[in-house]
Amino acid sequence: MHTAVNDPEHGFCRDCLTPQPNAAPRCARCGSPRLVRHPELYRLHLAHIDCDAFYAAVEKRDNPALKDRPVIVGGGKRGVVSTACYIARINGVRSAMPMFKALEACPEAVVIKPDMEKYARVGREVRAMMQDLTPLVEPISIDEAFLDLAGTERLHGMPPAIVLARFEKRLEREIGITASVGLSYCKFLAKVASDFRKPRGFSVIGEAEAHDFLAMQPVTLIWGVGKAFAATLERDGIRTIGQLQKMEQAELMRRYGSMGNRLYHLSRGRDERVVSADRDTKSVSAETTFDQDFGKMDDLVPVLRALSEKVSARLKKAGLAGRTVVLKLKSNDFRIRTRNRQLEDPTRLADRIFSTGLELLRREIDGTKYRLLGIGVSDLCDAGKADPPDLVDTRSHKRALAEGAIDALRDKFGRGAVETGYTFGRGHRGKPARPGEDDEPDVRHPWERI
Ligand code: TTP
Ligand code: MG
Ligand code: MG
Repeated sequence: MHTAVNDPEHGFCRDCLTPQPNAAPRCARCGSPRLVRHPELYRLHLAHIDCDAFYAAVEKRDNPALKDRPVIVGGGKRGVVSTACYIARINGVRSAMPMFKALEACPEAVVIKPDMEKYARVGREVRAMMQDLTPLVEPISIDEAFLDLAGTERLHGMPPAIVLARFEKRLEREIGITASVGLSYCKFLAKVASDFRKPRGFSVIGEAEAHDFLAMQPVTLIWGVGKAFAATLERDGIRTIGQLQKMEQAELMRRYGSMGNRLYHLSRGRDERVVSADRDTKSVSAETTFDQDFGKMDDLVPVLRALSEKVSARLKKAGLAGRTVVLKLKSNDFRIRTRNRQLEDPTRLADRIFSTGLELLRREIDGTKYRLLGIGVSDLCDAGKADPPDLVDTRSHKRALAEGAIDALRDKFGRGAVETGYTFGRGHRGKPARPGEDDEPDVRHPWERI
């Protein structure tokens, strides 16, 4: 079947997977126009796959009446769009947009509340399907992963490019959603490629074209260049990656530190990061974005407490504990601060997570106003090793026992049944939103995995 392998001009049909020995615009076998051709097509093996309009696609799958309608998934306390299907996007609806704006842009949209459990389940199915292609799958979020298919050609009897196209077909047939594939020689460009022609895209960026392709792109294409950093670069007169390509490494590093080093390499299409299959959860965390910005302990502490309890509940559910407590803050200018503290023993207790988080938080009260607060634990281990009875501080053991009792009550009567002094009543005063069930985790961040 694969006579075309190694012939640089050849491609294949994404619908029937047949090699295309000539340059015709349609498949010689099935007539489909969905052909992929690229001189490096059969040499490249690093892929990034990202599902299209993931939450919305799952909802459409489960309710065929929505198929041709604009669908927005979102809502909850913060009232923002989680995602919108591509029909709604034509009307300008975007992720993270306030719901009222989205409905102004697309009044006929059907709005659906997120069902995180369902999306997590589908996400796991997608991941399992990816793992059929190669053991080297590195999940990035609920709907995307990097895959390295090097050395899998013998196993599959076809080159990675065709394996990936077959995967897309299988995803559509068996799970009922679509994805876009980016194929390249490095992670950076594989991710760029998967984003290139969504939905149902299949884009290839080869080594030979990387430099010229990147030259025309805006700096924001580079990983880690967010709005704030792009503004810094803009102030320095740098807008395109092409401009970075002309700058010396030392100069970039002098100006922007370690980020300068990254800019230097990525602008030239150099990215040595390998795909690392890590199926284990790296951290368990919870975070919330406020309706307004807060800078005082009084406002932040109850939120920290509620989030610590959420993290603790998740750890307990998963039978995990963590040794490092991580505090995350996002200031009102969108800068992210993370602070860590390693504990002597791993914990899964809300109380310990909270008190450690509190110490970290105190140091960040410097007049900065925050729009987001998160707390989590990393360095995970089995819960069996957690919170040994403390010979010196018997109180902590008592606390552990008390927490066990509170958990049991909550299991029985629901989360609202027991409130601690820190969180009690805050939700009703319209102060910081108490992270409740509708506080959707930022699933795009590897921080949040459970
Ligand atoms: P994305 O992959 O970024 O977006 P998407 O799959 O909806 O759309 P596409 O990839 O085709 O551009 O995110 C995956 C899911 O994560 C998304 O379906 C909903 C959720 N999400 C949020 O909850 N908030 C956000 O701001 C974003 C971007 C995504
Ligand atoms: Mg997606
Ligand atoms: Mg994604």
